[in-house]
Amino acid sequence: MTRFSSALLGLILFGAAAALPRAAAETGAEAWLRYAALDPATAKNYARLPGQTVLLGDSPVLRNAQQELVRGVAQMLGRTLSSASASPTADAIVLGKLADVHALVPGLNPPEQLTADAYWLTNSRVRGHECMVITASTDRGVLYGVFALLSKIARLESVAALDEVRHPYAPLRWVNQWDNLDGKIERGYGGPSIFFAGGKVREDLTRAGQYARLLASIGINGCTINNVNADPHILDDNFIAQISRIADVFRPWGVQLSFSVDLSSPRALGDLDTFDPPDPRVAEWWRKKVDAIYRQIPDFGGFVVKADSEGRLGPSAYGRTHADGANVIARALKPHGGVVFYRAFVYNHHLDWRNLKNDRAKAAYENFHPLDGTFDDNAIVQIKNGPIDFQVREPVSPLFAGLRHTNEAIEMQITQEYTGQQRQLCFLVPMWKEVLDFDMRVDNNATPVTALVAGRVFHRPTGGFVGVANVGMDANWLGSPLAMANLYGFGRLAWDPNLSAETIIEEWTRLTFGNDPLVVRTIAALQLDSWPVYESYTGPLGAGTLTNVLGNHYDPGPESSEENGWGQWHRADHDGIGMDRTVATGTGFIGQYPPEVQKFYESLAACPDQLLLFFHHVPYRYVLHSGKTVVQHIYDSHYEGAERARDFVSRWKTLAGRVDEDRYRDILARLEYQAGEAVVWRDAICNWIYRLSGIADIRPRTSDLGPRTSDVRPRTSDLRPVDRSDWIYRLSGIADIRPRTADLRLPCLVIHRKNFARVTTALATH
Ligand code: GCW
Repeated sequence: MTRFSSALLGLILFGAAAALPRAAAETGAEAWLRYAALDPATAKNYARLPGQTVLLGDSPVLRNAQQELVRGVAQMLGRTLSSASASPTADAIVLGKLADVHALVPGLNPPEQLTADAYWLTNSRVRGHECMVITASTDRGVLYGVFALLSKIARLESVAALDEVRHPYAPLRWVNQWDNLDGKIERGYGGPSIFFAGGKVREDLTRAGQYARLLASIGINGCTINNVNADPHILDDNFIAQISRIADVFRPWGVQLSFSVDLSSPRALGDLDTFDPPDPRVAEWWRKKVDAIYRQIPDFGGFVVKADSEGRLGPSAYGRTHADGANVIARALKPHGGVVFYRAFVYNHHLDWRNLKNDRAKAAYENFHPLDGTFDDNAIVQIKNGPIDFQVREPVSPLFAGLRHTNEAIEMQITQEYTGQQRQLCFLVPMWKEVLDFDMRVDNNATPVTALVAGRVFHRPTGGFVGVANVGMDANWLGSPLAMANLYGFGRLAWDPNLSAETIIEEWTRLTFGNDPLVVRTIAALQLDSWPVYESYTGPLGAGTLTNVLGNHYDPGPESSEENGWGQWHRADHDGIGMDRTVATGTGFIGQYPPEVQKFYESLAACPDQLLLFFHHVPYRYVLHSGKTVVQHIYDSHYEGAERARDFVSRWKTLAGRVDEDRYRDILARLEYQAGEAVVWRDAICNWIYRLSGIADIRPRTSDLGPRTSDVRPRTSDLRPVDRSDWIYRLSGIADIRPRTADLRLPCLVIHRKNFARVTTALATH
């Protein structure tokens, strides 16, 4: 940079800084609980907030609720709340369970009954003082009420005449962590485990306590701390003692601890020569184990079980059912009030791919539907949102409608295993909304998935929502500041699935980045656009994510889906693409849905474009509802997606100086990187589809994002000198040249073999 240009840049930066208040650097560790100071004029709107707190009752959760209130008000409004015991001596914020509030104000009754965890925010005269009352039927509900009040202040909502009852939609709102005892996290992208290191529970559990606070603030009431691919040694006596320390830091936040167990533990730990569920010795083994756990962790939540799945042992080893497996554990937990989540992610990963009737999507329903009604009441079947595995788009799992006499929970993936691994922006709430709102038409009635999983349709005793979170030791928890919207959004939807994606993202953005309207508008819009954009440059029309399913689940790798037993097939060949899952001619998967939904998907004419290739095999020139052919849609959506990803960068840049420097730069670098990755995806998929179909793109592509497919005519003017060691060459019918470094703004070329020599020569001549 010349002296002149750097001076000019300095002036520009100085100008920007002078015009806007300089935001302090932030690590993201506080997530949405920043409690940033309001400017004095805005803080005046809260001048009438009482200056005293009165805590009725005493417990770690209640004390935490009061401390949180004091902390939030101090940070946001610069006021120190005093505290009085038993009864207000001035205008006060009264906190306590309804029974205790009644002792002070006998006639104060909520407009509706407060079910477990629900809270009521209201105003009342108490012993002659104007008071705000935060009450609930449980301590945890009071804590949730405090977080709700503080969130309103942080988002500049009025709290003057509050009178609101808020109920959680379902009783179980849990996160799963896939942490291994050695500290690594399966599908974790935010650093190592906050719970374990080197085969032990960490000495310092500060982060675990902070995590529980974050979870509580969005109404999550349970956390499973270890990988569903569970190490049996988690049940060693000395390990349970260590885990009880994690429960100690969760408890004040009302978060119940649970862990995943291996069903073969009685044998794997060397205590018995069997783990056959109905064997009385096995039942006794689980009973003793569970009793020992509750002696050390009296509020233990229960277990999660992954069995007969991806190589893990399960009841099939003895010819038993999944209900046998779940119930032997459920019965041990029952006297203590614990539950077992038994995962429906059971499938054969050695399917014969040559057999066109085979279909992994059918597995969960085939395994669990026949067992409906045989699971105990404290067992819950935990079902992934789609029938395959957290792809960028899937239909909902038909099993949600297939269990009438069994508790169920929906499992959604917050960690972005197949959706960009937190290196790319992909806000998943709009996708989850589509799943939760989907009407299953059970018995020809309106039956949204959300009502099924909450147990409302078939009057089940329990049910709910599970999110695979996988936060780690990175300061900002998930490794990427914008990805935290997915954790926040999961919690908010588990509490109230009727919230819109727009409401959720506006809340999150205000809490995470402040209330500057441009910042809120820009970030919310970027987040809302991100899933459709990611989908458009990766997996088209429901064909799956088209990633490398045998490897990292991140790079493009459409060929890896085929010719193996994993069953993530798209059946693309020279004539067409898509899985025929119809009842008439295909695998019959569609037959697992209730009749009205079957009709909709079975008919090629009715099936929505976005899921076409999930349900049907069609020729490349098949015309979509949009009027485009399948193949042209694939070209267009990949180009448009890559362009929109590039636009994310310029949209973000409008926030320079309005977001603290550290997060601004971090996010900018990520979006620039993503723009490059989108080009890599675009070119890989467009080449693949051209090679298979032989049908060329009808549009001339003049975009400066780089040349494309068959008509590449490398012009030396397109090429810049590069250090060749920084490029990856792949030769498999095509040459795919891509930069390995994060600086992906260089042109990326994907070139047919016949042009390859010319390009390498061109590169070499620079
Ligand atoms: O999709 C697969 C993931 C595995 C995971 C498994 C599961 C924990 O690639 O990493 O294992 O799903 O959900 O059990």
